[in-house]
Amino acid sequence: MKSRRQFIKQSGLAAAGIWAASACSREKTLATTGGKVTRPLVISTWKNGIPANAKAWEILSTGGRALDAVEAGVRVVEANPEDMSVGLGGRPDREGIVTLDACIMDEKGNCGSVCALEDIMHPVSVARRVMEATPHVMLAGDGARQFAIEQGFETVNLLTDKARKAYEEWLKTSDYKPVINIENHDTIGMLALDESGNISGACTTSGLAYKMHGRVGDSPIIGAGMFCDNEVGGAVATGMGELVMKTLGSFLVTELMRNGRSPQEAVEEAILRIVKKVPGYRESQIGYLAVNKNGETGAYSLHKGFNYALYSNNENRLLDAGYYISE
Ligand code: SD4
Repeated sequence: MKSRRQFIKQSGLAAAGIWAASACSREKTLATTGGKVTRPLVISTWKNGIPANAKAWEILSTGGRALDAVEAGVRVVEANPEDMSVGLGGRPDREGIVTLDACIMDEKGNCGSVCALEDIMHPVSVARRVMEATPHVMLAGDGARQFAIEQGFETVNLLTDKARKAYEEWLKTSDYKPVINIENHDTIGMLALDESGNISGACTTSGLAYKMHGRVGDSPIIGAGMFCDNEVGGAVATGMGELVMKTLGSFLVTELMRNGRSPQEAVEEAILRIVKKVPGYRESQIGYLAVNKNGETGAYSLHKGFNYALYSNNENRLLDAGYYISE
């Protein structure tokens, strides 16, 4: 057993640097606190957040709504067949079936989600339709697929040749072992703060590669993979969903901010919660992003290697998150 001293907490320097460099015309003064507010702003997980943020920014920079921005942003990644953790081209489960999870939440606390959805390229838009056109929050599996078709979504074969070949290769050993930052990366979680000061979030994924058929992760669970509250801010998660679900991570981060933590303090505490509560956490990667109403952000992960895209002050940057486990 490793001593606690062997875990050296890395500071979120990248995140801190943003604030040092953030003086610009888009900053606005909060009348109530005298503090600076940076908005609009969009933040999202992993390197595919860069093109996703760019799409979201088209909406945000012209005064559009955060909800529209997060939906349009993550759709870019869902439609990209090269991204093997989201939407079209996502890696299948152990049966060779691609199943998708997604959720979305707006500034009024409305939310929608779908899980274990097959044959539909844009689960985030189906989730939005669940939010807007049903009295429910979540639809699963066949019911979600039926609903999507009724709503006019087209069915497509989500299993690309590339993903099928990777699956056939995997079948040779059928060894189910999550690989930190390799199997998991590319799920996209996104938070946006629009010019009016409203926050929305979205999260979309094909889940863990070669998962059991029917396995659902954190990404479509409101409060686990994503949560936002317009009084406070919001959070998104990526990585081994089971750890996030056991600690209801995104809700936890949001509540910590409500109780006065900065976004960076909140994401660090949520990672510490996993360390304290989930045995075997070292085998998995988890990354959290958070934003508060002032446009301050936080990013932190268990292991080195989690990066994220932040578009603010007219600049779209890929940044490294701080992390907990030093070796
Ligand atoms: C899941 N959290 O299904 C997702 C996977 C993920 O980066 O985020 N990968 O557990």
